[in-house]
Formats: sequence, C-alpha cells, structure tokens
Amino acid sequence: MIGADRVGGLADGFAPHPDAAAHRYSEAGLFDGRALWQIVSDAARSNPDAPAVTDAGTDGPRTLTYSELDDAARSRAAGLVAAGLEPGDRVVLQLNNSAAFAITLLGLLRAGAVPVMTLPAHRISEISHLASSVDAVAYITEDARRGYDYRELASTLRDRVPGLRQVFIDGDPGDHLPIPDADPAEIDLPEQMDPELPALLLVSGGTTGLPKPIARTHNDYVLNAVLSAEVTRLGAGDVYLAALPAAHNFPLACPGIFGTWAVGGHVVMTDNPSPDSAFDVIEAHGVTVTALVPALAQVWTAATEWEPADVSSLRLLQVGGSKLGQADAEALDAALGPIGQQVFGMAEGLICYTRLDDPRELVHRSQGAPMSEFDDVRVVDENGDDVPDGAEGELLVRGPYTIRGYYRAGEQAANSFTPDGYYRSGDAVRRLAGGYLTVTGRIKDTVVRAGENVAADDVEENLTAHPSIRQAAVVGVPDPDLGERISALVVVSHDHPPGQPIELSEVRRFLTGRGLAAFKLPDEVHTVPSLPVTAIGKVDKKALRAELQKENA
Ligand code: OOB
Repeated sequence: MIGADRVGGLADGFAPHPDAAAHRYSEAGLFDGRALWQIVSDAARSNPDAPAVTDAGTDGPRTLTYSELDDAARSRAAGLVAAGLEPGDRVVLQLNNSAAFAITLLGLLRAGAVPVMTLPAHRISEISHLASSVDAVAYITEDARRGYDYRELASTLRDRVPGLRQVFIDGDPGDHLPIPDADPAEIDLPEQMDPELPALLLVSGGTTGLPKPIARTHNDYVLNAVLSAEVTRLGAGDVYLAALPAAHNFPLACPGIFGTWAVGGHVVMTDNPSPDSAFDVIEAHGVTVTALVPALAQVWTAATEWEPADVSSLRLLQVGGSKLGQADAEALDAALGPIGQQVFGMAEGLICYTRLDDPRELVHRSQGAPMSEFDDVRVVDENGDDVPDGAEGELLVRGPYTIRGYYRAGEQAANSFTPDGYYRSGDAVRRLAGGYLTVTGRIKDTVVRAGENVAADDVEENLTAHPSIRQAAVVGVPDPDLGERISALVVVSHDHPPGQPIELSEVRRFLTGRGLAAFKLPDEVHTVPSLPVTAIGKVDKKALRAELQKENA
C-alpha cells in the first residue's frame, strides 16, 4: 500500500481526523478500506455485463457495461502513468457530463493521481487559483462545448501556472495532447493508496471569494456514497441521471454516480438538464432517480404541463444546493407525485436528507436530517453557545466524512473551523424534533439598514410568496443616509405579463400585508430576466452586489 511518504507533497496541508476520532470511526466499522475506484472494479467482478454508464450525448447514446468501464479506466490509468503521472499528483479535471468524464475520473484514481473536481462553468480565475494552490501538474479538459473553447483556457492556464506540465484534451486536442490510453498489460499500475489519504479534491461551493480545495479521502468518500445509497434505498435496478455537473458532490456521491455504482446500478450522463432534453432521456432509459437545484426543479415542475415525454419511471427527485421553498416543494409533489426529497449538503462533508417514508409535510418544510448517527451537529449563537431546539443559530459540524480543514488554504480558512474541529458552515438553521434542520439563511447574508440587521432570506421568502414573483434576491447597496439600502431583484413568474415590471409600491404593500416590519421593506426593486448563478446554479450574491455597485458608480 502506498503511504504518505510516497505520494510527493499530497499529504502537506491535509488535515486528517485526529487519532481519537479516527479510532472511534474505525472501531465502529464505518470505513471499509477500499480505494474509491474499487467501487467499480468490485461491481465489474460481480456484475460484469450490467450497464454501468450511458452517455446520452448528442452523438446518440453509448453504453458501457461494468467490465467495459473497468477496462477503459485501467487503459486510461495506464496511459496516464506512461505519460508520467505519479501517485499523489494533483490533476485539474474539467469535463462536461459524458462517458469520458467517468472513464477519465476512474483512470486518474486508478493511477493514484488526485483529481481536482472543477465544474464546466469555472473559468480561468477559478481554474488558475485552484491549479496553483494545489500545485497541479496537469489539466484535463475537452475541446469545446456550447460555444466555449476549453483549449484556449488551457493555453492561458499554462502561461499563468508554470508548475503545470501537461494538458490533455478529450476530443480535438488542437495545440495540446489527447488524453492518453495504453495497454494495462504493459504498464505497471501503482498499488493501492492508503485509504486515509485524499482521493480527490472537491471545490467549495460558497458564493463569497474564490473556491477552496476540499480533500476527501478514499475512506470518507466511499462512506459518503454508500450511506447515501442506503438512505435513498438505491439498488441494482436503479437508473441514476446525472443532470447537474457531475464533478459536484451532490451528483457525484449523494448518492449520485458513486452511490449508484456502489450498488451495481446504471448511471446516465447528460449535459443538458433542461426538460425538453432531460425528459426524453428519462423516458428512453427508464431513469428512476435524479438530483436538481431548486431553480431547475421549478422549471421541471412547470414543464410537466407541456412536455409530452413520460417521466413516470422517476421514483425519487432530489432537490438541494440552495433552499427549496415550501410552496415549490408542494408544487413539485403535485406535478410529479410524492417523489421529492430535500438534500442539504456541502462539499466539506455533512449531508442531510429527508427520508423516503417521512410525512410529506415534513419533506416540504425541512431540509432533512444528517445521514449518519456519527454526524455531530451543533447549532450555536454568536458566542458559540448551543441554542435550544427551534431557535436559530449557526450550524457547526464534525463527523466521519466531514473535513477538519481546507486543503492548503492558509490562515483565513482556518477561521472556518473551531479549535475543537467543528466546521463552521456559515449556514443559519433551526433544529426541529428528530434532528431535522430547516435552513433559514446564511449567517452573514444580512443588510445593515439604518443600524438594523435585516436577513436577506427572510425578505426573499416573503417576496417569492407573491404570485407574480418566481425568484428573488435581496442585497445591501451602500447608501449615504442609511448605511445600506435594501435592494430586491425579482424574476417574474411564467404567467406574469412579459415586459411588465413589478412596482416598488406593490411589493411594499404586499410585504406589509404579510406582516413584515417596515424596516425590512425593500427600498428599491429591479425586475430582471434572470439572476446570476454560480457554477452549480446557486444565486451568486457576490456577482449581484458587484453589478449593482457598477450601476451606482
Ligand atoms: C451543496 O454543496 P456545496 O458545497 O456546493 O454548497 C454548500 C452550501 C451549504 O453550506 C448551504 O449554504 C447551501 O450550499 N445549501 C443549501 C442546501 N443545500 C446546500 N441551502 C439551503 N437548502 C439546501 N437544501 O450544495 C450540496 C452538496 C451535496 C448535496 C447537496 C448539496
């Protein structure tokens, strides 16, 4: 087994569980000691001819069985080793949802390399920041998609990050190299890595600052996938549609791609989550489970009205990544049947699920309960003292699959953890009976107007209760008299007359009617066609504030 001394600098800047915690988790039998890629090689041994992955891409669907996927991954690993990759090398991976994503990810893992899981929407600022902070030696991406040429990004990246030795391209490589394959009979693949070492680096999903690398070990990520598969009662007969960007923790392992492979199920990959395309894919492949962010879930709910495709094979539709409003959760069930599940998770670890047999009313109003009894969750006030159940506070968490520190992220990121190792999520939550959580907002997402703290989420939720408002974002804008004034950006509902803005007076009247205090009422309303979103589709408040500030300058 390859240990920390033989993986270059991989272990530098990685914060493992302290000994006592590691001991307690392994005594409890939580970790099975497999490398992440063994999920697939194990399935290939027991179920070689079962479908493992289908690429629903534009060239027509292409399916690989478990034995074909395992072989392709070993050939890719051999190619990468022959090209000079060594165990512990960090490699930035940026591929759209495709069979190539699956093969290349498994190939990297099999070669002992550590992929940095960036999303297709990341651009040079995020990619170069991540590549240099983890000392990446290679970048793997594809030629071009949806009018964006990743080869140009690759060329700029080479100029900016001198340590980056190689670029490999799926498709037409242009000035770069194709992703290599080789005969695994001719090249020695490395032994298994110590499962307590990082298997891959996820990217933090925050809406402030640049993304931070998150090291997830073989042990903790296998646990993440396996426990998630249990909670969602996944079996070999399930067909999981990866419709969100596959490198994100939610579609990757909650239970997502790895959870589906862990039970011998079938993963279908699409890079187009819009209903006109995705509904046909669901019908064609008999998809049973998928995961969406709330904005997409809203679109899917509405699309059941006009899309002809039959999506009745779906038994579970997971929604997470940002808050799903209660009205939207109810509408989803009404349109698609009682198949919605709320998922509140984070790349840093903790995943909460509503359970399959929970009363629908609980599924509609809560974001779920932690998946493991070993998840140690606290809800605290600003002094770090626990608040009683039902009161709002910041969520802190420690647990077997939650990190103890960001990977190589320096001083500032250290504030994200308490001295005794809890991750400070920055999420404001209330704990209900049975450990269920409702997310009420972000701790620091407030507007300070004339000395009063106004929680953005509170105003946003009341705004979306208006029949003409589909989405809302509230941000503070610097103001000479008030300090900050409350600016609301709203997207109108599908049935609102197009081109007609929502008036400030109407918004204030409506919110007052709902009993909102006068100091929380917006000072301005902008009707916009859409809100800026992050790479996974969360409303991007950083971008919003910058836009508003530019307008005011
Ligand atoms: C998921 O992971 P990340 O790392 O992209 O973002 C985590 C943050 C959380 O701290 C929270 O602020 C927000 O996203 N969030 C939610 C939420 N799910 C995530 N806020 C309200 N309600 C929810 N249901 O987003 C993620 C990872 C795995 C599974 C699901 C989501």
